[in-house]
Amino acid sequence: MSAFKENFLWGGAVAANQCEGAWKEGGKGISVPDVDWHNPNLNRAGKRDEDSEMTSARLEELLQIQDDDQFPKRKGIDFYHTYKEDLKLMHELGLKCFRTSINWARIFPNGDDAEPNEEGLKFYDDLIDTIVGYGMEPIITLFHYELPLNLVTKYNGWQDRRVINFFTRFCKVCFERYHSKVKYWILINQINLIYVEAFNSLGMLCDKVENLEEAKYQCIHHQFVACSKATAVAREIDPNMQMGVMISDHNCYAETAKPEDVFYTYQKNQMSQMFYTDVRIRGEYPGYALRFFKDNNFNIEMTDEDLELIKNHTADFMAFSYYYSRLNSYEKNNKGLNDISKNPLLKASIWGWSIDPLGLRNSLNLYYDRYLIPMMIAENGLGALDELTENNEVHDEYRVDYLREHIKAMEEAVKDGVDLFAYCPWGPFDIVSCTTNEMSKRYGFVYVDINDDGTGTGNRYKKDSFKWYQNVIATNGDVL
Ligand code: BGP
Repeated sequence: MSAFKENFLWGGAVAANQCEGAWKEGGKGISVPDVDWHNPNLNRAGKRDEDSEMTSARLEELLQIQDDDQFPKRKGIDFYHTYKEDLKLMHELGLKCFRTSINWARIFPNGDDAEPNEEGLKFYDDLIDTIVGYGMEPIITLFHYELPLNLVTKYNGWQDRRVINFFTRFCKVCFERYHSKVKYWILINQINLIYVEAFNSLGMLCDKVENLEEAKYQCIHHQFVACSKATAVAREIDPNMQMGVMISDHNCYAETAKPEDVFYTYQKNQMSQMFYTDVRIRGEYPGYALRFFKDNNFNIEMTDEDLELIKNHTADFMAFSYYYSRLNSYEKNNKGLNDISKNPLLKASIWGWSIDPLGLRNSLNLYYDRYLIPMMIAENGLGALDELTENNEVHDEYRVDYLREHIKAMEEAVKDGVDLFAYCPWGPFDIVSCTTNEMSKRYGFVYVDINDDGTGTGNRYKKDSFKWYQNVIATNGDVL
């Protein structure tokens, strides 16, 4: 007998900017991922640790490049035109839910427009109807790094308070239009990734601020207020809608059993992960965060009204992505907040992401014990260099191995008492990588024949893992 609930949502997750393409169609404005450049000489292992900050000069330079092939997210996998066939395949796979985002720049091309773009809404009307038509529960992310670029150049992204109301307006339009079809909403993708996804998630140009670290937390405060305002609006429109807070979980273990290593690792996990969920779920700034601001002389501007909003409009469920775990120590922690390392006891993917299924059980227990609200795994999976054979097959047993062990760990967590209601492996069909902009970092059950330079037939082929996941879903979690 499976430990998973009878109506467990087995799914798959993508983001509009990594699959839709059509970057200038349907009245869409330019958004942050459209200037995400592909480095053909990229250093795969360790890419995630590189700085991801953007300067005005670099942005200017990128905007001068005319060649779309250097910006793979502009074309994605052409999902904007192929979604009907792609979703048909997802239906064949048996998905019970499908997570995607609504690209803000399709609805408000400049972010600060007075009226939404009806053509953009029409696209999502049909996309959501197709998902629902195939009997899949849509899970919609409202901000998956898709900030309209105008909000960067005119307001310096989330640093400006006015962006709170632009985001709330965008959310309101989506809630009003889709509340009867969409129950689960993730307001901000991986809200905690301000070190590794700084430009993507905050839209801030670092040369325009005096103290970069402080400015990041000011942006985050604005995101907290925006999430609370959006939640308030959602409750008025339709209280059945469920609002999720999402983080990227890369929980750190202490390098040694030295009490200093254990404590400072805990502190690291507090500020890089739990801070975000504590604010959104408990409804207030935790003491350790206020102390962190004080110790660093950060002056984060927040009004009484902001704090009231944060307190009264908290999240209904917690979602997190899980790819790997990390290590930390007293020494590393004191060198810098992002100085964490890989675990020599674990194998890692080509991109250096450690493979740690037990870490998933650990995190599920950790967060559920802390918040006691329903949990969703919003992303999980193995990026790999798949090979398409002459017969158009992909023998991806490494992917099956990875997913099998993570699903088993998840099932153990459910037996531990965790209220888990959904699991969405990342990229059920291959899409452009978020961090490296490659096509070759593939996660899918379906191979999409597009290369890093944009060449390829665009054909879709089922990988061996397709059949395997199909059976997992059909049996409610039998991983074989
Ligand atoms: C998360 C993002 C996704 C996604 C995933 C895998 O951080 O929410 O958008 O792509 O990571 O990352 P990558 O595509 O770089 O392998």
